[in-house]
Parts: sequence; C-alpha cells; structure tokens
Amino acid sequence: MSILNEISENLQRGKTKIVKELVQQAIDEGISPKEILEQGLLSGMDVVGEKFKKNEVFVPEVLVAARAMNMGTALLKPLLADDSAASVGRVCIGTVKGDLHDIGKNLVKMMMEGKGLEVVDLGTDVDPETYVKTALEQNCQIICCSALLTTTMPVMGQVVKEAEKAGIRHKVKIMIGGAPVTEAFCQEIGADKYTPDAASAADAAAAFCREIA
Ligand code: B1M
Repeated sequence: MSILNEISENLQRGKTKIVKELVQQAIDEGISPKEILEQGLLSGMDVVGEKFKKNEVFVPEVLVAARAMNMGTALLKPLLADDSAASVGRVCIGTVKGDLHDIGKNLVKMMMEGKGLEVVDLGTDVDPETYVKTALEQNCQIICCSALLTTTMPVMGQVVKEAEKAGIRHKVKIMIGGAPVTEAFCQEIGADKYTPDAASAADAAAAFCREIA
C-alpha cells in the first residue's frame, strides 16, 4: 500500500498519532504537500463523509477522523505557505452561525496565509454582525463565509444584508464557499465570489486585494 493510501486509511480509523507520523514520513520522502493533502488526508475524509451519509459511521468516529485530519494539516501548513509573499491584504473568515464544521474553513485560512494574506479567524458559529463588526474594526477588505449545512447557508445572505446596513458593502468583498454552496446561490444572495475549494478561494482573495490596493 502506498504511503498516501496508508494516510487515508488511518485517517478513516481516527488513528491520529499514526497519521501524524505518516504525514511526516511522506514529507521526508519528498512527496509534495499538495499530494499529501489531496490524495492522503482529503481522500480519507471523503470516505468518512460517504459513510457518515449512509449511517455506517457516526459523530464520534467523524470527530476522531477530523482530529487526525487537523493534525496532518498542521504539519503541512508551513510547507504550503509561501514565505516570500508580502502581506497583500486582510480578510476575516468564519463558519456561519449554527454551523460547527471548520475543517474546510481552516484549509481556506491556511491557503490564504500562504498567499500572504493576513487572516482574522472568527472560528465557527459566527453571526452576521460579528463578520461586519470585525471587517469594520480591523479594516478587512474581504469577509469570507464558510457553510457546510444547507440549513446554515442562508446566513450568508444575512451577512450581505448586514454589510449593506452598516454602509460598508461598497468597500468590502464577500466571498462564500463550502460543500453545499454554488455559483447560483452566490448570485442569488448578492455575494461577490463563490469558489469551490481552498486554493481557488486564496487565489481569488489575493486578486481582490490587489484590485482594491
Ligand atoms: Co457534519 N455534515 N454534521 N460533521 N460533516 C456534513 C456536512 C454532511 C454533508 C454529512 C452527510 O450527511 N453526508 C451533512 C450535511 C447535510 C446537509 O446539510 N446537506 C452533515 C450533518 C447533517 C451534520 C450534523 C447535523 C449531524 C448531526 O448532528 N446529526 C452535525 C451538525 C453540527 C453543526 O454544525 N451544527 C454535524 C457534525 C459534524 C461533526 C462535528 C461530527 C464533524 C465536524 C468536525 C469539524 O469540522 N471540526 C462533521 C464532519 C467532519 C462532516 C463531513 C463528514 C466532512 C466535512 C469536512 O470537513 N470535509 C461532512 C460530509 C462531507 O462533506 N462529505 C459532513 C472536508 C473539508 C476539507 O471539506 O468543508 O467541504 P469542506 O471544504 C472544502 C470546500 O467546501 C471549500 O474548501 C474546502 C476544500 O478545499 N470551502 C470553501 C469550504 N469553505 C469555504 C469557503 C470559501 C471557499 C471555499 O470561501 C470563503
């Protein structure tokens, strides 16, 4: 079995310590951080997601897999970051109110930092007022919202409305993403940009900041 498959298998079983060791071994063997992330960690999380959907695994198993995923990504973080990039702008990011999923949001944050963006992490369960207040107080050019539940997606529309109400809509871009989010939804709520994955979110945010500068 390849080391990437081993990472995936052990992540599915929630073997945090082994995942950490295997990720380090893969790094030492010269496998690219992107391959380790996509073909090892994310591929394992996909399997867990499918099983969760079919009720073959339950919340505790998903939580230990998520913990193993976070351990693995923590090792990759410095390697995915591009130290040569100067600060290109500031964004605030969070998972919307009612939603506790943060693995994707953390990946977006990591990729954005890798592009030289300063990222204010608001965590999970973030209400619309907090995004807007933070953007105002910390001079963020972009508000980034993540949602994994169809029931919490509408909060993103409330963030757009809250920014309008606070009079900052013209100077703050609003980016959205997460598994159930689509381009059509982005247009429907009047957000500025939907991106399907963390890498394209980071590219789009850096481009917005360069545009604004
Ligand atoms: Co939850 N969960 N979960 N869960 N969970 C899903 C999302 C679900 C699809 C599983 C399923 O049924 N198949 C389902 C949602 C169904 C729906 O709404 N349509 C679901 C459910 C129902 C629930 C609960 C309600 C279950 C329950 O309690 N009965 C509950 C809700 C809790 C809450 O939030 N209030 C719940 C709980 C949990 C755990 C706590 C156990 C755990 C979260 C742990 C954590 O995040 N710390 C969990 C997990 C892990 C999942 C699955 C298995 C994996 C999610 C994940 O982390 N994927 C998920 C099934 C699945 O997605 N296949 C599922 C990996 C991650 C890298 O992908 O977050 O999509 P993702 O991020 C991607 C892109 O979407 C994008 O970039 C990332 C990759 O490049 N992206 C952005 C994300 N944010 C972005 C923002 C951007 C741009 C791109 O711009 C700003």
